[in-house]
Amino acid sequence: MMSPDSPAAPITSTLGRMCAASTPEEAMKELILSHLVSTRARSAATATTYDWWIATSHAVRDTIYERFIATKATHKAKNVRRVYYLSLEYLMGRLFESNLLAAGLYETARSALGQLGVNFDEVRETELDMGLGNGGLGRLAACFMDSLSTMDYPALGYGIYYEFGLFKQEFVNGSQVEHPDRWRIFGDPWEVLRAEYTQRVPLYGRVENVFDDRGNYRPRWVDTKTILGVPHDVPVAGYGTNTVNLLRLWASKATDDFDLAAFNSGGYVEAVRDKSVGESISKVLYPNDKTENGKELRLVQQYFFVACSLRDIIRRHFRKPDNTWANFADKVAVQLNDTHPALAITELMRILIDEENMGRDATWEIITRTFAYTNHTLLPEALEKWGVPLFERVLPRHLQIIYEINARLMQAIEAKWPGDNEKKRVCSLIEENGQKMVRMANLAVVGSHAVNGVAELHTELLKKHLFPEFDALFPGKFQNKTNGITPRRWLLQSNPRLAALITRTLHHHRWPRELDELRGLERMADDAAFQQEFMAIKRANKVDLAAVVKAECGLEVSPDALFDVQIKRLHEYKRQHLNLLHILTLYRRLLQNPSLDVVPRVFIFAAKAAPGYDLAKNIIRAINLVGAKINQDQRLGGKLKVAFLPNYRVSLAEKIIPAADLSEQISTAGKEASGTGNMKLALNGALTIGTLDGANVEIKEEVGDDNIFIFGMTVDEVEALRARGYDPQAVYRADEELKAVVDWLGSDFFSPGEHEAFGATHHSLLGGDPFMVLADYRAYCDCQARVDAAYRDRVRWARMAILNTARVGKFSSDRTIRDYADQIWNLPRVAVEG
Ligand code: B1N
Repeated sequence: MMSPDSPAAPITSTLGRMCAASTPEEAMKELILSHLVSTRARSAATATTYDWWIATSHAVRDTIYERFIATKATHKAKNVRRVYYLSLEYLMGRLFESNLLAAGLYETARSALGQLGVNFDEVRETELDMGLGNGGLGRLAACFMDSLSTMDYPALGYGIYYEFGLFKQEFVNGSQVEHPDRWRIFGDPWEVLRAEYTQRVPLYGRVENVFDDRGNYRPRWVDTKTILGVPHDVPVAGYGTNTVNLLRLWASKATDDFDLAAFNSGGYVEAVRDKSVGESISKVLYPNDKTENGKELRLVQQYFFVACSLRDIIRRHFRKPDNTWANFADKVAVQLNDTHPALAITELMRILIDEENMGRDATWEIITRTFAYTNHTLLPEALEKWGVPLFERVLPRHLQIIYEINARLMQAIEAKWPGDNEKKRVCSLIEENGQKMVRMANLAVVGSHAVNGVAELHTELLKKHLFPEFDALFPGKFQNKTNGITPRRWLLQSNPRLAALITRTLHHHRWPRELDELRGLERMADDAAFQQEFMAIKRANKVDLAAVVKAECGLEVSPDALFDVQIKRLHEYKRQHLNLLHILTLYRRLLQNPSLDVVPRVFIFAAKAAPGYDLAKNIIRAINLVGAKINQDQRLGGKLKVAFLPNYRVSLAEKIIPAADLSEQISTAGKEASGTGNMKLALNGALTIGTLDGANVEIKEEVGDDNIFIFGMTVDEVEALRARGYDPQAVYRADEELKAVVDWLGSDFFSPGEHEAFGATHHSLLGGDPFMVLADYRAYCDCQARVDAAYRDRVRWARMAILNTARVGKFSSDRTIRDYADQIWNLPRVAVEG
């Protein structure tokens, strides 16, 4: 069997040279020990786990940096076309293990540390997650960076260097409590500060009209405040290749010339204190997943990010003497990760018109050839809008540019639909009902040459419901790019047991780079010995997770129970409360009949709620308190357990996913754009119980109807019920069991002495039930009974689980990125020689 180290490119580094004199382990030991001295001022005798983590990271970093230098030289020599991925979020997780794997040094480092008497797993657990994102959107950006490097695409990811990532979560009496996430407290061994590429960003001020030397009337943005953007580079190494691309994150700093008046009048301390305004821009990630709040700081963050990134892109382009504006769009493709960076469209227009004196048509041509936009949600509350007065105060010149773009758009609509004011109203970049608002999605659609949804169903709904007029106005602009996940992190790294079995069975190690190769496992689905191995691995992973549950929740769970997993942001549309109603149903049935033969289950949840999202927090509390009651109820004989693991994050997902039997993907049809946890769980042999929503539809197509549990209303049925008029109370009254569990939830049984503890959840269900939980309840419970039956048949379950792993190769982010590169970016791959 080949080790995970073998497919990597040859080691050309310091380590490689040292290897000539000894074995790789010996060379690695020397390198780690030398970094222990040079970076931590420690000897092996005094080093803490944390010192070992830093020193080992630096040892690996050496080879990655050398590959980066080679990548950069190749890209520069070839004046390559490159994609710039603009995202306000990157959920990178830990980098230690993934970089070891990408460098081909995983086994080497593991045994080197072992020989030094250091526990590798403890070192790995020392690293804090780089949690600069909320959920799926941010993790997608991280998977994309991995695939871009692994497939040799020239790419640069831009983002914000938040000082505080997504908050840490703790439960106090079942309620979520947030704490700041100081992810850099121990330093970040991967990053390089590039202070020499600091950018100056203007903000606020006003627009002045001046005549230039040719007597032309020109607007100028003046009296602005200036803040600085300082780039921090994190290398992203491809797996099994030499390409290393960069993630470049901007930290905001105040300029030294801030408030000179106060400074000169002796107010030195006051002047320095005022600088904290400039520093605060990149302080903290907004913790809202899909709830927009129109806050000034968020708009300032977005513009700061976009202004730094565009200036950097332009600087890099013109570094090459033969590059001009005429070939800008030949060399630069910019992908907008949702509308959060859509101000880039107006900023590039401002630069071209105001600073480069370019004509309108030439400007618009460059813009629409450069930008493409990914939409990630149809939920109306997530569609970004900025009040015109706020926008004008922060970005006065950009507002004028938006009006200009809008005038051009209105002409195009008039040409296509003469006299149709309704079309103009819905397409306008400015919403006029009530307070005037800038519609960022409309701006992103108009300024891009391609707009994509993130799953087939989502893209269809995007065209049909959100942008039908734009789809007619710009035929072919809307495309689908179904999301994907990197198999390196989500199988090779997180599930080493299963990865080794796959490599052994397929007799090769190509699958982490060519996930369709997993189809080769299909022929083993009915092989008794293979089934046993596959299920033994699942059980071993469950034993490991049981230890985490014990440590985090103080709860004993049996690895022989069915591990039923719902892990994702807490949101009403994701319907964790539907899962809760099912738990209550089983609990009630067992109390009524203690000898009832149910499959023992451990319900595992992990989810953060946005700090201001009261209903989501109430659902967390309900699950925790119902769980506490169930977990201590001796009458159940341990048949049901509920574990809500606190502080969901990438590194925790890596522990839960390999141990899952059942994957809960139960959003109301039409609401989850894609989902990516669904893909990670299926890849690791969990069976999906889900609605026909997002990428579940495509997972079903791949694994086959017999290997997935689909229930509930379809999008058409949801729409029809909504049109007919949905009455949750009628559903509640008609189903005795449903009525009983909803009443139970509304009682104070689970919160003794506290009245209406779950009032928010209870009222949401009975007073409107916007996500039709009650309408899908019976179908869900029936489907869960089918799950039970399948789980009892161990051979059948093993076959289904194996076929899930074997058939989800489509959901590699390598496939997704190849589709973006071919169909949106027109981006060639560039091999980097070692
Ligand atoms: O993006 C993921 C999808 O797989 C999920 O289905 C989708 O819900 C998620 C505003 C968002 N959509 N919109 C957001 C995040 C932060 C924010 O401030 C919106 N996240 C998604 C990847 O495509």
